[in-house]
Amino acid sequence: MSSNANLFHQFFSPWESDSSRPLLTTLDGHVLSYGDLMEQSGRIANGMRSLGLKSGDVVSVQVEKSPQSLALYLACLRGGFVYHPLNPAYKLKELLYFLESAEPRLTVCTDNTPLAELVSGMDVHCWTLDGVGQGSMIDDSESQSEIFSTVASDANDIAALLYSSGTTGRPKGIPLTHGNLLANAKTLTELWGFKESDCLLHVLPIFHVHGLFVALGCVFLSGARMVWLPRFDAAEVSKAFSQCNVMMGVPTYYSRLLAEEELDYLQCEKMRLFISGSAPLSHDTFNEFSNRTGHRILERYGMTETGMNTSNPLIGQRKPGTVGRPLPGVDVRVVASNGQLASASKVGEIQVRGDNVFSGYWKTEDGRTDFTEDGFFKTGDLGTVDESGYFSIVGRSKDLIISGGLNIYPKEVEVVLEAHEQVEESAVVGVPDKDFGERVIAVVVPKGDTEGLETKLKSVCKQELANFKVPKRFVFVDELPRNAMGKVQKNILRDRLHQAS
Ligand code: MCA
Ligand code: AMP
Repeated sequence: MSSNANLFHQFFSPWESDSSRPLLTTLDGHVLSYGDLMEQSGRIANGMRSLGLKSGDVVSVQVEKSPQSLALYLACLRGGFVYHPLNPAYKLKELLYFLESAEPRLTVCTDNTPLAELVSGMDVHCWTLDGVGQGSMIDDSESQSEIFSTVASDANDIAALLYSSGTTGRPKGIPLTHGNLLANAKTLTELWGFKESDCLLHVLPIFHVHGLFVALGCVFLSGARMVWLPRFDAAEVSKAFSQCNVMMGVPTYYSRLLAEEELDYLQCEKMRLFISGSAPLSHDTFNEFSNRTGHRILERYGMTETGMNTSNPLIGQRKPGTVGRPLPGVDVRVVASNGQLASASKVGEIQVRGDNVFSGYWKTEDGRTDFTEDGFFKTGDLGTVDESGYFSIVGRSKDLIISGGLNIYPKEVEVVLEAHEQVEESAVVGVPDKDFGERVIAVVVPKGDTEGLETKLKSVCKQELANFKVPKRFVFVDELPRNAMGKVQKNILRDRLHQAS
């Protein structure tokens, strides 16, 4: 491959002379080739240039998953524009924060949504794109040439900006470079044995690392194909097993698939690999899936800041409850609270170093507290490593709930609750949930009467927060348990709620 580190160039240049190679099949059987995506992304990139966008400009995108939204991501890569994806579930206040932080030159969103409304009063270009691939993005780029010379990028140029890790109530921007993304994609493609003959069942959203970089990176680098489903639906997914041989998903996908009566060996006979990540996969789900289908799900571990760090092997022992060994080229260690390497099976913080790891949060000048002196990123995940080098994630030092593979930072919900005149204080915690892994519960100390308060609080949360962050239950208490330092003891609340459920 040539020296241009641009991710689009690295993905597509090997297939330029074979552009009719199929890339994706949609639910209605429509097939798009590698060449089709080269053309579509070329037109969109030219359309962006005609708006005056320059390399390094941010493009904020809040759209439904469609082949056209994939072309938009690719157009950003090839133009050197910074791709900033947003979950379509985000509400007005959340979006305002992202826009103020990311400062996009262009937004792409569905017509008549809060984002469209927001940018109408701002000096930002706005394109629309709906779930069936129609909108001004397509209208404006249709007349553009499909020929676009992919910009020459340096490995350190920013390819994408994602937000996560909102421990203070606001998510932080995580710039990922072409070099970060390519390093991880190359490693995973090789490690998981991706080949031209593979067909990935692509059912994850493309606004997070898992569906956007892990899944797509392996497909493009190996020249494989995808069956492209807009969202997870267990019945549709299991039907698609007959056309595919690899699937990536969050644990909820696997527990929902197990609820399908038809799931068995025969249905999965064409599949070669099921991969799980983004949240812990339970032993029960692993074992039941193995009994029903004969497949031992391969679990791996990663983060937005780092991409993937560890994986169970393609060939060799996949140990349930572990996330496998460090990926080639990635240093992973467990550090005890005294700053020394933790001995085997002792809990400590997981720290990571490698070309896959970002170099600091967006617009923060002093990232020293996020990294160690020898360049390891402090993940905030607590883990152990066993004698054979397999890592397990046993908890988190960061206050984070992962529900159905989506992150909820309790502080963000608490801020909304505590702004309500009838709330004295609150603590938002995650308790075990069969479907989502963890379920969000709000423990609230009310000011006075609780009559009708749950409905009011739910409605405020629904107005201000994406639905997946809205507590599934509200519990009213007289006071919150605190330690000697006055810190709320969320572990006690979690235990109480778990026992009571
Ligand atoms: C939807 N709801 C949720 C969630 N999703 N509530 C909690 N947790 C969720 N994840 C809300 C809906 O808004 C709805 O609320 C109600 O719950 C029921 O929705 P349901 O129809 O069951 O949800 P769904 O549409 O089927 O979605 C569930 C899902 C989806 C399929 C599990 O959330 C999903 O695709 N998750 C994957 C996310 C992902 O890609 N994660 C990777 C992050 P209401 O009734 O009030 O409207 S990348 C990452 O973590 C790192 C880097 C890594 O390692 O990969
Ligand atoms: P995100 O903020 O979306 O990047 O989420 C990253 C977090 O997801 C990590 O820091 C872990 O806490 C969690 N995570 C990802 N994969 C796994 C896994 N296989 N097991 C347990 N936790 C995981």
